[in-house]
Amino acid sequence: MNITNKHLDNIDVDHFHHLGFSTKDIALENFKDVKIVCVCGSPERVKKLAGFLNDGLKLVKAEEIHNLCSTDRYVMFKLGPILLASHGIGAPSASILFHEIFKLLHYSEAKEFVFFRLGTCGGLGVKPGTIVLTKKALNGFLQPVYTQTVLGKKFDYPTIMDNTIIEELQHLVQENSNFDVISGDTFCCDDFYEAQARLDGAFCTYSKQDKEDFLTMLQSNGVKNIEMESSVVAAMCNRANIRACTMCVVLVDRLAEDQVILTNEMRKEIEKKPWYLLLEYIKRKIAPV
Ligand code: R2B
Ligand code: URA
Repeated sequence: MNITNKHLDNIDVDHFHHLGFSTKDIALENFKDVKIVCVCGSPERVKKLAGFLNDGLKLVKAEEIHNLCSTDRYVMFKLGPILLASHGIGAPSASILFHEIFKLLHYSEAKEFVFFRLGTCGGLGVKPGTIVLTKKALNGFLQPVYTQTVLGKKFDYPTIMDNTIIEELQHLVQENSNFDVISGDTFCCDDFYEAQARLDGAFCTYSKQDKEDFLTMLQSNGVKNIEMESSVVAAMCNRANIRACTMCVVLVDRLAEDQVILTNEMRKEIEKKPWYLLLEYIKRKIAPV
């Protein structure tokens, strides 16, 4: 990891406002062993994922799994070398979490960790339940950049994701036919409704035909899925020199539907699919079980 902000050297105690603790409140050395960081949108899903990974890897006693955050903005759990956290919905929320996690791991001198976002998405001609690994995250103009406005200037950061993790995961998939996994480009939006070409938001400025033409154009440009955080994951991890992977499970094929129509049971089942793939990856990478 390469955190380059020199101003950090002048801060005695860094207060992680959204995590709800400071560098004085926690033992930084406890984070030095982190090898996998895994983030998901929903706090409840992160908590369940922590329990699921611990059941599979037997890293800590169940009663030792507790939320390290003292605000209700995010949750964070640590299971041996695995750090899990929730990032909320969209790039602004995710980017705040990533700043604070990167600083935490920088101060802790954690090295060589891999970063995963496990999430949900809409598919383009891809059936629900399929996991999509993002090769490039594309913005609303189909460019592989994440744009930030800083001090009145526009900065574009590249959003091409690390290919080595995709290859490692695809290798795993070849060994295990239970996984339904593809890779491709991801259309990353700042909105769930109009920006994702849905007709069912409170507002809509285009026709059904416009929507269909746009989604078909995305598909013919190699876009496999649509979600809301892959670009900031890719951009910030590239800047920090962290290997990262976004794996999102398809909830709805957007060429067929706008609405996500799943029973609670079906949604929970589908949302768990990337968990099994991550567990297999971790088993091979870090846990000699
Ligand atoms: C997928 O699902 C969320 C929106 O419902 C958003 O966080 C995303 O990327
Ligand atoms: N998340 C999104 O951002 N879009 C979808 O269609 C489904 C989940």
